[in-house]
Formats: sequence, C-alpha cells, structure tokens
Amino acid sequence: MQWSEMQRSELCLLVLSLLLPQCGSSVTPRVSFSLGSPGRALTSFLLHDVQNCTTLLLSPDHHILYVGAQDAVLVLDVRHRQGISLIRKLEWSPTEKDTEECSMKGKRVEDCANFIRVLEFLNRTHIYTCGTFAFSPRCVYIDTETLSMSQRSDEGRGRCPYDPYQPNTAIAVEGELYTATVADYRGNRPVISRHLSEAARGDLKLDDTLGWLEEPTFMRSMFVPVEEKIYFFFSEVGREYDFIDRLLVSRVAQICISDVGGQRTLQRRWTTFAKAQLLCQDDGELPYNLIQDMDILPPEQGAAPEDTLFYGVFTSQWRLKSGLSAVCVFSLGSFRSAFSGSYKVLNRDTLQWSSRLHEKIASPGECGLHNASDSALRFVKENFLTDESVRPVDKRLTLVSQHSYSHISVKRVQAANGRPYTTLFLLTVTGLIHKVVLLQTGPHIIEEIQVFKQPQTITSMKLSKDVIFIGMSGGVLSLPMANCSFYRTCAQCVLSQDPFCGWDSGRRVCAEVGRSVTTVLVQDVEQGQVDDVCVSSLTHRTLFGSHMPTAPCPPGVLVTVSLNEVVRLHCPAPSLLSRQQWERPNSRLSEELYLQLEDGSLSFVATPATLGHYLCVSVEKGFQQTMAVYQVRQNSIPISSSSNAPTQLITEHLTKPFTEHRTHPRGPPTSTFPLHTVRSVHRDRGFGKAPEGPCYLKELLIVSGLLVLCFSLLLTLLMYTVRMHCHNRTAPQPPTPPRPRGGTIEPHPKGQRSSTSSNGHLPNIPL
Ligand SMILES: *[C@@H]1O[C@H](CO)[C@@H](O)[C@H](O)[C@H]1NC(C)=O
Ligand SMILES: *[C@@H]1O[C@H](CO)[C@@H](O)[C@H](O)[C@H]1NC(C)=O
Ligand SMILES: *[C@@H]1O[C@H](CO)[C@@H](O)[C@H](O)[C@H]1NC(C)=O
Ligand SMILES: CC(=O)N[C@H]1CO[C@H](CO)[C@@H](O)[C@@H]1O
Repeated sequence: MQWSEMQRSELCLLVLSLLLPQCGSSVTPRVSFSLGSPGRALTSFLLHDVQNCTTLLLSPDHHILYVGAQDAVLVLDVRHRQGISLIRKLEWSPTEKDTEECSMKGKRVEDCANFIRVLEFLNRTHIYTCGTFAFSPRCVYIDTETLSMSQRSDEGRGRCPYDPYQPNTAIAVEGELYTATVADYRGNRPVISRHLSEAARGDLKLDDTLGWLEEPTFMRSMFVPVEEKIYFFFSEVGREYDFIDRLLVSRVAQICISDVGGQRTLQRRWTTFAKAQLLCQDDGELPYNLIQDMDILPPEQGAAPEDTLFYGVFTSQWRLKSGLSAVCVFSLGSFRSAFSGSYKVLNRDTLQWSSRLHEKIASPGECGLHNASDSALRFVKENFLTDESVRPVDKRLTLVSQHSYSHISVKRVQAANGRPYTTLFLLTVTGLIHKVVLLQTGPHIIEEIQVFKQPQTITSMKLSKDVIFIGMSGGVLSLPMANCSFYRTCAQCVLSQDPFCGWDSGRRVCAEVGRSVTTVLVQDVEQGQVDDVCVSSLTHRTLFGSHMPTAPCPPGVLVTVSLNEVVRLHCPAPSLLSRQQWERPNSRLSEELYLQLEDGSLSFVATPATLGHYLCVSVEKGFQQTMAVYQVRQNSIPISSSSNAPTQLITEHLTKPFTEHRTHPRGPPTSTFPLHTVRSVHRDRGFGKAPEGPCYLKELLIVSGLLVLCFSLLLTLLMYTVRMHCHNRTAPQPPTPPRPRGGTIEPHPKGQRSSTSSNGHLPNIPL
C-alpha cells in the first residue's frame, strides 16, 4: 500500500494534532531518571526560612556558591560532592515601613520582599548585589573576606528591576557594573547602562532615542575580552516588520567597555550601541523568535577568537510543528560581520525602516568614537540596527525539542582519546535536565534527569567543574555532571556515548574520564559501537547461534501456567533507544500466537505449543544483549483444583539455576528503566477457568488476539509514518543556502522530504 504524499501529510497532521506533544519528538533521551532515582541522586540544600534562591554566583575557585534569595544572600560551601553546607546567611530585608508602603501601592505583600537579582564580583574582595527591596531597588557591597554587607546602600534604579517578575541581566567587568533592566516602577522604561564607572569616566546609559529598545525582555549579558565588548541578549518587538502586528524578534546588542560617551552629542550616552537580529529558524518554518538563555563557549586552544561560540535556547511566539524550543549556535565571527556591515535607517516621519542608500558618515558599532565629530555621532545615533541578521553556524538549528527549554549551559569535555566534545545541559520549565552531546551525526541526548516537579517561575543554572547547580524557589540543588557507575557493563558504558564515561577494563567499572589516571578507558563517543571496543571483555558470545556480540546471560526465571491462560513475559529495556525482541530456541514466534506489546513484553496463550523457553534480547546499535530468560511450564496441579486458589508456583532445578519468582495477579507497575535484575512476570487470569479439551475459547482468543495485533500493527505503521516524517524534520539538516535579506517570515509549511532514518529503526519512545 503506497500512500500519496498528500494523504500522508494530511494523516500526519491529523495524528499530530491527536498525539501532541508526544509525537514529533526529535531526539529521544537514551535514559530517563525520574525524581529521586538512585542512579542520579540530587544533593539539595533547603532551609525552611529561605525561598526563591534564584540568583547564583560561583567563586572563581568553585568552592563557594553565593545565592541571591528572598531577603537574604546565602554563602554556601560547595567543595564536597556529597553535600552543601551553609557558611553564612546574610539577611537583607526591607523594613516593615517599606513593606507597608509597597503594599499600600497595590502590590501583593509576598512580592514586597527583597528579591536579590544582581550578584556580581566587582573585584577579588567585593561582591555587588542588588535587590528589588519592596519595589524600591537597593544595592550593597558584600565583603567576601569578612562575609559582611556594607551598612550603606545605593539606590538601585537602573541596576535592578522594581518588580521581581521582570527579567534583568547584569555583569561586572573591571569593577564596573553593566546592567540591562527596566528603570521605573511601572516597568516600561528599559535601559542598558553602566554604573560604578571609574572616576575619570562617567556612567553611561541608552538615550530615549526612538527605537533603541522596543519593549525588550532582557535575558543574558556576556563580556568578550578579545573584543572589549559586552553583548546583551534579549527579545523585543521587531518594529522593522511593521507589516506584522507585534512580531517579536531576538536580538544581540553590543557596547564597548571603552565607551565614555560623546562630548556634545550623546553626552553620557553610549556611542557604541548597536543591535542585530538573531535568527533561529529552520527552512520553511516560522522562527523560534524568543530567546530564553545563552551561554558562551570559548574557542578551542589555538583556534581563532571568531570561533567563540554562543549557544542559545529559543522558543516561539507561535505553535510550531517541529517543536517547542530549539538550540541555535552563533559564532563571534557572525556578530562581528553583522556589526561591521551596513545598518538600516529609520525614517522619522514615516517610522519606516529601510536599508541605507545614502553616504556612510561613520561606522556604527565601532569602539573608540568618543572624540568623533557631532555629525558622526548623530549618524551613529540614527543607525543602530544592522541590515544583516545573525544566522546560526551552518545555517541550521542544532537541536529541536518537544520540551520547552529555559536554560542552557555549555561545556567542552575531553573524551578518553583527548578529543573535545561539546556537551549541553538544558533545563526545561517542567524540571528536566537534558544532557546532550553534539556529535558529527547530530545531537544525542545521553540522559534526562528530573530535578523538580512543580513548575518554577524563576530558576537559574550554573556549572562548576563537574557539578550542575540549580537555583529555584525552594532552594539549591546540585547534580554531578555524570554518574558513570550507573553503567554496569562495558556495553552499557560504551552505548551511553557519554564523553564523561569510559570503561576501565582492568577494574571492570565504568569510570569518569580524567579521574582514572592509571588506565586507558574504552569509549566510542561518536559511534557507540560496542563490538569495536568491548570485544575483549565479552565472554558469552553465542546463545541460540547469534553471531552478534552479546553480554552474559541473566539467570532464568521459571513461570508455571495453566493451559489456556494468557501469559505475559516482561523484558526490561536497558535504554529507551533499544528494541526488544523475543526468541525461542529452534522455533519462530509466529504472529498468530504471539503479541509483542508496546513496552516490549510478550503476550500469548499457554498451549502445549507455547510452553518452553523464551529469551528476550534487546538490540541497540547492533549490539545484542539478553535481558531475560524464561521457562514456561505447565502447572502440574490439575487446573480444576487450583482454579480458585492463589497462583501456584513450582520451583524446580533445571539445567540452569532458575530464580524463584512470584506472580502478581495484576503485576507491579512496569518500569522500562532502570534495569532490574529481578524480573516480574504477571499473568492475566481473565480466562482462567477454561475447561480442558477442545473448545471455542481458544479460537476466540486467537481471533481477538489477531484483531488486536492487526490494530496495533496499523497503529504502529501510522505512528511510524508520522514519526519518520517528524524525525526527518529534526534530523540534521543539510546546510541551506542563505535566504534573501529580511525575508524571515514565511508562514507556509513546506512539503515532506523523503523519509530516511538516522539509525534505521523506530526509536522506542514510551507513549
Ligand atoms: C550512581 O549510580 C549507582 C548505580 O545506580 C548508584 O548506586 C549511585 O548512588 C549513583 N551515584 C550518584 C552520585 O548518583
Ligand atoms: C574592591 O572594591 C571595593 C568596593 O569598590 C573597594 O572598597 C576595595 O578596595 C576593592 N578591593 C581591591 C583589592 O581592589
Ligand atoms: C580625545 O580627546 C581628548 C582631548 O580632546 C584627548 O585628551 C584624548 O586623548 C582623546 N582620546 C582619544 C582616544 O583619542
Ligand atoms: C518573585 C518570585 O519568584 N516569587 C516566588 C517565590 O517563591 C514562591 C514559592 O515558594 C513563588 O510562589 C513565588 O512566585
């Protein structure tokens, strides 16, 4: 049966709308840990009287974590992996009078606290911190030697928002503080400014010039020393697209730290402010236009500064078919070329933006314009939006996800062979961390770890050398970047494709790269091919004549059944990417008698033909592993006498030491992960009291079994089609040619491309 392209896409849309958000999942995490899983234990720091720990600052030696909370700054000792301890709690709250005044103005009492939103090292000995202070922002110094706050506080207007729900960003460079926030009570006067400037040069800010900022939401700021520039990342209304109502766009803006403002024109204002559109968009789709977070990755040793990379997560103003959020990577080189290129010009009468046609008087975005002429500065003041948008590296999205990512942190990890791998830590609004390694073949989600359950309004994430810190309303969490010992075999260790982990064949453990100095670790981050690297450690190679490498066999389980009973055998999945298949020695599992369920378990009716041995093999990247061995035997007690008794269990000594095992009438909830060494088998006794001998029940069963099989086959086919289609859109895309300038919004969806799967089998996503 061959469906036409049209039918397929219609069907796909239909199923998509039915199955969202499960369908279209671009990349499935290989393993998933729910909250509290022992395999990925979290260390938490919770104090009953501390809330909203949402601003994090790590000391340069990574020994101390400063936490901006509600009415306090916490100083935490994070030196030890096993626990976080409190060094000092620096209380800083508004007086009762302040709180009263705040709530008199109509604010909720709980929002009239002091929410710390700026926490930056000014120099070796002093931290500068600002808080909302009951809708009247204040700033103080913290002496990191005496761990005390200065008595005198500064006015925090323009440094910290009034409203604790307003996003802001701040960064200190050489003792001066650069901030982007709203500078009024109502929250509609955005400003990018410099404070605590050296005496010889004044503080600077953005003029209220038309169009410099258009209702921005500030996300991040970063200092790039080679450029002597600070980059600000935010989203705002894209007025240059005035044909679309309130189209939001993401921006990167720059200022030079050497800026001192103009002498007459642009006095005490930035002369180096410029902004460009950041475009995170796939061909033929609406853009992911709302930046959520950005992190910087310095160039590799010996590489040019232009190769400094910026990793951003973006969501969309619209509901996109491909996903809820995307990761895009930009290079410093692309920022440079955008800011040194041509600029758009705003016609002040018509409020229309156009590309410049007139002569260029000065170079906007250039550092060192302070002694420039008035006409040059006027030109700079009018020309601040670059003509070119900044496009991602290779003109494609790095990752598309069905999750809504809110934070990103990037780390370059040295694999066992010394090769560097870029690893991303992505936090979703719903509390999942995705650890992703970027391979030549595309992104691979090594693991998914649930870190909180209640969605959080404001969170933050910071990486130290080997730990991830998460600040949220309830406290601070820390999670090691890897737990290699979770992988117990060489195969699992290699299949994880985790650059942090390698197999130590001497000690027979999966060890952290860099920690095990004595031996060479076995690893294949790029391919995850077990047979290439684990061969020496595999002992049992053939069972049932398999020629592919297999891991040692688990002990067998004896299952006793009555004839005509429906039997269900479980098969634990070692990962969400593995495929489970069932085998019997010297016999084929015909589809008429057997039903393999979505969770990998096998269901069939006990008949003389179906008694015997069963083996469940999981296959991942061509590597086979026996996950379960069963022997199904007929209950020796006559069925009539046991029909009302609890399930009987007979243990016998077989050729292999079979483990004794109890059946549950309904069975425990099945978990596909983590790998259990003790398997559970449960039997459905719905058809229990069938009489012996020929009867129609068996036929009925087989027919209904067939019906279910047909239906599930159809469903699988459907899902497969949809998934292939969706998978396609998110598989690594070939580089696309640059699109015409300004032509960024094209809301018509493109047709399907031909289906090719990256790994040739259906990813095993639990539905
Ligand atoms: C790592 O995983 C192992 C095996 O599941 C577990 O025993 C151990 O506690 C885990 N360690 C951490 C730090 O999560
Ligand atoms: C650090 O900054 C603080 C506040 O501006 C100042 O008092 C102190 O002297 C500075 N310390 C050093 C070592 O520069
Ligand atoms: C700008 O001009 C002032 C005086 O006019 C001079 O002192 C200063 O060195 C000049 N700065 C630069 C960077 O040329
Ligand atoms: C401003 C802010 O983030 N407030 C949050 C503080 O934490 C409580 C829960 O503990 C949230 O409800 C507030 O929204």
